[in-house]
Order: sequence, then C-alpha cells, then structure tokens
Amino acid sequence: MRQSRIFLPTLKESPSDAEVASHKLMLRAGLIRKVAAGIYNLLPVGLRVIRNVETVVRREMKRAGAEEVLMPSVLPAELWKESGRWDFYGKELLRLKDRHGRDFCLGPTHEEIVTDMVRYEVRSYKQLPLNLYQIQTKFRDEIRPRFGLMRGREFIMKDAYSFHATDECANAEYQSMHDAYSRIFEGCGLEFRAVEAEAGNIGGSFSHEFMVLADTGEDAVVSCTTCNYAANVERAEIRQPKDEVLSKENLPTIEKISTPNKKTIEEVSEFLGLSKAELVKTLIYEFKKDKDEKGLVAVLLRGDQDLNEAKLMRVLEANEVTLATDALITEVTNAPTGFAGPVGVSISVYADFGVRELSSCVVGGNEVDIHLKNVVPERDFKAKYFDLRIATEGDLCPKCDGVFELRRGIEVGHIFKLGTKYSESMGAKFLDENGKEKPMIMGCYGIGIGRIAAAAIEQNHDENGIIWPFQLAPFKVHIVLVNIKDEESVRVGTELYEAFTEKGLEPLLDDRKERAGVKFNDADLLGLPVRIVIGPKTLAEGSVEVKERISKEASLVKVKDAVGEVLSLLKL
Ligand code: 9G3
Repeated sequence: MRQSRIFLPTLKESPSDAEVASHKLMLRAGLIRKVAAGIYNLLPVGLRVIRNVETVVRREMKRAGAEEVLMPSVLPAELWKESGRWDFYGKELLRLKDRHGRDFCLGPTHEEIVTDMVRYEVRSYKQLPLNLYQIQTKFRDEIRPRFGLMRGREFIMKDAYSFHATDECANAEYQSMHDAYSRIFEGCGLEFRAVEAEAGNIGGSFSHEFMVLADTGEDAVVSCTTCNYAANVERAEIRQPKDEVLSKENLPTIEKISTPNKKTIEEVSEFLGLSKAELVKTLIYEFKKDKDEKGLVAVLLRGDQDLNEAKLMRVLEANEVTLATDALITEVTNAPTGFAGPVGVSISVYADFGVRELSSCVVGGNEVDIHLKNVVPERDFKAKYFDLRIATEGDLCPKCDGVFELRRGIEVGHIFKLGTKYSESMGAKFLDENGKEKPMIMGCYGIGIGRIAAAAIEQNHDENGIIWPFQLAPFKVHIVLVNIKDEESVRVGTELYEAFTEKGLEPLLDDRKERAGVKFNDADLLGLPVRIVIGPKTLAEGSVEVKERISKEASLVKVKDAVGEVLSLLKL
C-alpha cells in the first residue's frame, strides 16, 4: 500500500478526552475515529489490525473444532423473556421497538439466541457436543464508556457456545477452550495470565478470565511470584500462615477507652496513635438465603484489610449480603454506627483469619463514643474464622509457599462453565443413550477483539507511538523514501516494495511529499515492526538503513541483502 493514497489521517496531538495510551495512539495513528460515546469507526489501517486478530482467533477456534456461525444483532424480546433476563437487565440492555411496536434489543451477548438455534435441531446425544462461535458486534449501553476500544458500547466480540450431553464432556471442552485461548493470546503476541474469576451473575460453576497485564488495566489481579496461580482479587483465595500459637496467657484485661465521635478506622487509629492493623473493624451484615431465610452477622476484619463480599456469601451460603442500615446497627449494638464490636454482641461473629493472628486489638465498644483495648480474640469473644478478605500484595498463595503480587489486568477473554441455566429455562433437551430426556450442559467463551488490539498497544508502546507485535501489525515492513524526487530512491523503493509483497509481508511505502522528519515521526507512531529508510546518501554506497521499531539502533544493509536482513530480523 502507498501512503500517498491510503486514508490514514495521523494527528500530532491526541484529543483531550483520550486518557490511556491505546486510546490516544489509536486516534493519533489514524486507526479509529469516534462517532458517538463508545461508538467508533474503524479506519482502513485499524481494520487491518482487527482482521489480523480475527485471523488468529479463527485459526485457533477451528483447531479446537468449533464452527463459525453468524447470529443477528437485533434480538427479539420473547427469547430474553423465556430466559428471564429481559427484566433482569436494566439500562445497559438497549431496547427498541420495530414498526409493529414489537420489543427487540441490540444483542449484548447471545446465550438465548444460540440456545434457541440448537433446541429445535438437536434431539439426541449423538448430535453432541457442539461448539458454535461468531465474531460480531455487541451493544452494551455502558453508563461511562471510555478508553476507546477498551470499553466501548458497541464492540466486536468472538462469542462461542458449547453444548454437551455430560459434565465430563463439558469440562473437557472448557479445558480445550482454555488451551485455545492461551494459543490465541500467545498468537497475538500478548503477555497474559489466565485467572480464576467469579462466575458472576450468569450462573455456571466456574470461570476463568484472561488478563493482559498492563498498569492501565481496570481489573485487579493477584498473581503468585512463584507458581502460576493467579486470580481476580474478587476470587483469590489466601493460604493461612501456619498458626503459630501466639501466647495468649497473662495478657492485660480489656479496658474501655473514650473515643468521642471517633468512628472510622482512620479516625480511631489516628486518635489512639495505633496502626490500622492493630484495630479490628466490625461490619454488621444482613444476609438472605433461599426460602426467604435471612439474618444478621458481625464480620470482623483487621483494620487494614477489606471484606470480600463474594467470599462472605460463599461462607454463609447466602444469595445476597448487604451492609446493615444504621438503624439495624443501633438495634444490634445499642450504639450508633462506628462503635460496633464483637464483645458481648448477640449475633454470630465471623472473622477473617487475619483477626485470629492478633494477640490483642482495639474494637468498637458497642457503646457510643467507647472503644475497647487489650481485646484478645478467643478470650474475650468467640468467632468462626474463614478466608474473608480481599487478597492483596504479600498475601500467601493458596497453591504453593509463594506470595502474591498485585497487578492490573485488561480482561480480553472470559470462559464460563454455564451449566444448564439456559437449556433448562429454554427447553434445550436431548435424549441420552437410555432414551432419558436431559437438558444440555453448556459452556460459553468470549474474547474482546477490539480490546485485544487496545491491550496490545497498552503493553507495547513508547513515547513515540505504537510498537505492534508482528502478528497484529497492519503492515509488516515500512519502506520510507526520504526524497521522492530522487529517481534511484524511487526505483529501489519500488523494487523492495515488490520483493516484500512477493514474500507476503504487506509493505507500506511512504511515498508522500513530506519532510523526512514528518515521515519518521509517523513511522514511529504507526509502529510497524521494521522500517527501511531509502535516501540518496546511503544509496550512494549501495546501502539502505534497516531499523527495528522496538530497538533504537539502525544498521546499514546493502540493497541486495535488504530482504534477507528483514526476514531474519522478523525471524521468518
Ligand atoms: C446483558 C447485558 C450485559 C451483559 C450481559 C447481558 C455481561 C451478560 C455476561 C456474558 C457472559 C458471556 C457469552 C460470551 C462470553 C461472555 N454483560 N454478560 O450476559 F443483557 Cl446488557 O456476556 N456471554
């Protein structure tokens, strides 16, 4: 492709509303342009990157035995009513009416549609397993779309759905997709981690997120520095230190201390000159279980740690946990919010393991303006101890004796063991080998196509622009003519352009009437893997300059060796 002809509007500055590198650089390099909040045009060079991502995805989905389909993006409400999700989702689900006044939505995901597709066609276990995928735009009316393609409202997703007769088969497919995803992200040149994740509200028994590690990632991931355990902090388990039995003998007895209007951990620790880790906060939670069973619990955590509500829900086997209202707290503790404590409280007490390790601590006194010090866990109050806190830096890995480091991640993929949530509600059943009718067991597997391109930039850029991983680069070689009036330069440039084209390396030829400096800046911005600079000076010695985008130094190469040099630089 010749740059004098391509539609590639580069910018010197990025628009002010672009906050992260990938958003800034995709705008400046002329890859995307905003149409509306969270809605973008993919310009020619941006689309080439997306097509490269799709090529890797299709190759690995095919290798895993999945079949490509294409489902509609305007979806009838009826199917979403069958699954019960029409009323579950709020404004994020963009709804519309057709000319007959019938309800539709713009598809945010396609579980209902694919289950409807399969339920009429599959009747026997002999037709299973199935794995159907599509690459298609989704619409989710995010309240605050931002970061360009990273969190758009309309975005391209590869979403796959699998159907199985047995749990073993569904688990095998889950593992197969897990492996396919690893090959996809490796194939896209990304550094990623597969992390255990909360299954979220789509049910199913487990899920993994695939995170590209980048400081601008919106998700917090803890990953073990020794083994390959990694988990979304929402999900991460923590190994408890071997409970060295702290001597709890002859410790001073409890003392009341006056803490006038000191309610929060910050206020109390500052007022008493103690570290937050010497305090224990008491959270009063209301929980709801099945069959309208509900109750109150006191949850204790060290002052410097935070409750992971998902873990509390699992421990209580509750469907819902919510912080009690101030009125309820006063009812339970006979004190306003901020003075709750475990000593003498009437409701059952659950505590994070971090509390048990304390020899003594300060807790709320269940009395206005009073806290208690010298409180000894298991002497002055009883509690049931569990892993209840949000994991963080330095916590112990549950799989080995390593410790966690806290990383940010960009979620580029998420795979779920779905179970029978949709096949039950929508009657997607099959007859097993004994003629018994059973609901199919499903899995679903998503990849953010545009998000991969954005994450690749987040992970590979410098102050001058993008540094594309080879596999995603929109063109593989950048041929820059320093002076397009120099006939020899044009001849050599054209010769090399054709040579690389023959090698399938899709060169981009900068034959514009621009100063060399502008061309070099644009080449750095666009970030193609290798650049060849052709100018009269080096041609005088029969050479051209070859430079890898990722390294700073350039080397002089004889024209006849240029193709070979580039191939070896690209390890082809
Ligand atoms: C909605 C809206 C937003 C949503 C969903 C439904 C997320 C929704 C979860 C999934 C699960 C998997 C198949 C591909 C991989 C992810 N946001 N999810 O179900 F109506 Cl507005 O999409 N689906």
